[in-house]
Amino acid sequence: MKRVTVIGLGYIGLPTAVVFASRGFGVIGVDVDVKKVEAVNSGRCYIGEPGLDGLLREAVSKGFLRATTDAVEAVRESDAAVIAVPTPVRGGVADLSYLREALESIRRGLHRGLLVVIESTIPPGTTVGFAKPLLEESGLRVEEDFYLAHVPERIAPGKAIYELLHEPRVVGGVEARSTEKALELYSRVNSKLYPTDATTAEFVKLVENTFRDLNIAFANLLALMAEKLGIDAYEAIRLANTHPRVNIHMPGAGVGGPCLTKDPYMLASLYREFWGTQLIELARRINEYMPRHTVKIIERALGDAGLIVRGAKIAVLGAAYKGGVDDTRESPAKHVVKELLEKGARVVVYDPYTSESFGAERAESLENAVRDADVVVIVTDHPEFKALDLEGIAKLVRHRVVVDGRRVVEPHQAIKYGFKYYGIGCGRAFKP
Ligand code: SAJ
Repeated sequence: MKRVTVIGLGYIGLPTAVVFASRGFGVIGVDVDVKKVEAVNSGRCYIGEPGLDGLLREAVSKGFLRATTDAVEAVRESDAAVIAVPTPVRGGVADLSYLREALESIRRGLHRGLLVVIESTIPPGTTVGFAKPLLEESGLRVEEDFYLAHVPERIAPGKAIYELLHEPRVVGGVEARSTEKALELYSRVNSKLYPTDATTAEFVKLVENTFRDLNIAFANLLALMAEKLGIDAYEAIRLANTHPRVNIHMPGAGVGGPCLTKDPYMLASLYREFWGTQLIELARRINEYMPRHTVKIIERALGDAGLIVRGAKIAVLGAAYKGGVDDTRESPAKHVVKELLEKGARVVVYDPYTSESFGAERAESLENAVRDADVVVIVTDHPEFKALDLEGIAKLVRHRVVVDGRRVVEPHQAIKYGFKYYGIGCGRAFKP
């Protein structure tokens, strides 16, 4: 196998294409967006992923990577076609239209010996029940003429390159030969491969993210309880996690990103009987509620300072959905900002990774965001916010009030500099 086409040059597809190119494959990246294609061809990286920029430039300059909008031609020239297009969930149902488009292009370029891999997250049964018959409309037969597998992506934005090379991958072919072919391709970039069948691989991917979502929902529920009990949920979870068989995640201002917000719905749709769906959907509802809960804490904090939301200057630190990335898809910050704006606050957003501000004012610096603020709200756990200069901020704000949605500020530190500290899951009044 020498040439690989990667369809969809987003947060998953672009690092994937670059990593294959870095291992000596001739890679053709395909995207419908001409701007992305032009960027790749001029060696320019358009996503903020550590290490990607340099690898991409090198791959393009050495001739291992190029991009095009012509998927059919790219597939004709390739030994493998990897699909990394979005599969959004709308109304609880997976929208497979981008996947269909990619598969139709592949069908038109399909040739003997081609390996087709779907990396996009899909409902279990899609590879065998949807992709296989669609590709076989070409007249070629899977396992005899071409190969088909699901190798779910497992990239966490911010760690993409490392994870592609070092984190285990599940490799599920529709039959044994397809699994073998997919193992052959991925063994060139990663040594921890777990073979299975395509439907199990699809299921496993949804299980991983749903487990994480359920775990975080449990943590968030504990946070709401701790607030009522007058104790600190973070301390309680930390202590519970000292038990050798307990591993509870952390509560926070919400669960964002393109995966955890939708994958659980794909899994839930498989078993509508009785309580099957309830367990998963309730977890989603708890996590979807957290941005609103954050706003409630902000209202309480302002109320304690004799203020109301209308007219208050609120500095929101963080627009990205998680720390260390520029990705704002499904970010909890969006919901927090929108609700505060609707309630008449003057919201200023600062994020060192992205210029997104969800319709609020955007500050170019932390100083400008917090100057004259009535409350400082932390929504994203960026590393920069874990090292906030509270002493400096204390001198700039109008009221020393902090609402910590991610427990990035140490409460005692905040209090030391005269702040009143509020946070998700923080029922305890921290004293100086
Ligand atoms: N979050 C919490 N509490 C926690 C952990 C996370 O509130 O204890 C929040 C984050 O702030 C963020 C959201 O959850 O808003 C999701 O962040 P994440 O880091 O859990 O996940 P993603 O979406 O960046 O990446 C996940 C990863 N899955 C797992 O860690 C199980 C990644 O491996 C997947 O490849 C990716 O989803 C995907 O594409 O499915």
